[in-house]
Amino acid sequence: MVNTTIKTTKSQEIFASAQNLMPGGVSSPVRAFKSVGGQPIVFDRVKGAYIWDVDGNQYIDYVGTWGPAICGHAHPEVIAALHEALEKGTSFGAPSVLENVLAEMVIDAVPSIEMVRFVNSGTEACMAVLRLMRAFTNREKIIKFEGCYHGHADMFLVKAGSGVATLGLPDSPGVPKSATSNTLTAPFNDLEAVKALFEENRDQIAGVILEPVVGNAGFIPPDAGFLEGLRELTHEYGALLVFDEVMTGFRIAYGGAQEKFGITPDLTTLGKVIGGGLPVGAYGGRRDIMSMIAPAGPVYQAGTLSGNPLAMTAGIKTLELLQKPGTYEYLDKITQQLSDGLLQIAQETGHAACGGHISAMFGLFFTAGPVHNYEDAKKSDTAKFGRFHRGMLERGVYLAPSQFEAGFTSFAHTEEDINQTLAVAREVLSSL
Ligand code: HOZ
Repeated sequence: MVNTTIKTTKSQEIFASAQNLMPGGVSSPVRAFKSVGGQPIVFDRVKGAYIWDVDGNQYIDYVGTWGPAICGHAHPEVIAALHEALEKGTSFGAPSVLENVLAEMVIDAVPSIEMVRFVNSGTEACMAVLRLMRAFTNREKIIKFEGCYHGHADMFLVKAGSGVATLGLPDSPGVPKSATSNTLTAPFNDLEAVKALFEENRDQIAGVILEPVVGNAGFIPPDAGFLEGLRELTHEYGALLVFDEVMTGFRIAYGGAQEKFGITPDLTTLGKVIGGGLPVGAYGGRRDIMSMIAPAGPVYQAGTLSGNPLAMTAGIKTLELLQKPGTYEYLDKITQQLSDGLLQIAQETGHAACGGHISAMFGLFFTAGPVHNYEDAKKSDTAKFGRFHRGMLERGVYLAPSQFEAGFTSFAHTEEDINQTLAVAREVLSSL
């Protein structure tokens, strides 16, 4: 079972060539293994809970292409639906009934969404929603939380999570001060800080945007009362509440975090799962707000490939698969088994650790915790995480290459996969 002598010669060759072709050899920084050491493995194919690299090594995967693969990679029904759709063409740039179908599914599932606009990525969805927040309220300032990541648009690159946190970058060069001067930040789970910002900026704050369960600073759930408190504060100060559910949407419950916690925001952004592995994002919410989007209203936002028929098809089939009874119970069961097991093994092998899970999303920090916000998360022993990551990889388990990313399971993961992962984790943690 345990193989610590994997050969990755081809991966290394390909990645070495890639360095001369693409910045850092990658198409997105989080893939580059910068904070965990070593080199990324180069993928050849994916199926179910597994990935194979170009050298033929197989790994149990807990990244799931950063979230979309909740049905497991390349689910046969998604692939079959895509084959059929492919025959009809790859892009229409015009209305298709597939958009209606996915829109209805999203509207039925997500409590806050009465109308939806499809885009091509979570970044795009968050950019658009920010414009809409400002247009609807006629206010310019927003509140975001330290360690939350809402894509790479200028206005959000302030104390951001994900790759920004992983690489330890301060705010990015190239982002003009004018783009971020209206972005206010508060620590996650700190209602008093949010209230203070509202007081200091009366009638100027368009809204609050957050990952209701943080996944981009590692896995950080909301404290009891935090989401309720934000809902009350935004009502009190006439601002909008926006849930960025790019990660949590259709993952921690079919209706996302808003269903799970019973808090209805005004607007929601989605991505990842709703594209079933193809590039999709979406934003939606109250009909009166969404009606401001062009061409229904004056707020401009557009896209050549938006509502792409292949992406819609993969999304529709993925959501259909998620509707099967017992799906979320199963996801919760196996993810709890994984998360509890990792914490127990860390304790038994003498490592300070904390973490948890909600449905198919989990995290493990190498700090005693508790972790309520990004400052707490930064107390983690990231060097140890790097060694843990490398040890797991060498033994056939692929984890997100950063302490500041959540992990993801799928319903393709079996109890045997989880047990195997825990056996590997015991061996690695015992050796650290
Ligand atoms: N949003 C993904 C998880 N943090 C990362 C995707 C990327 O930046 O490549």
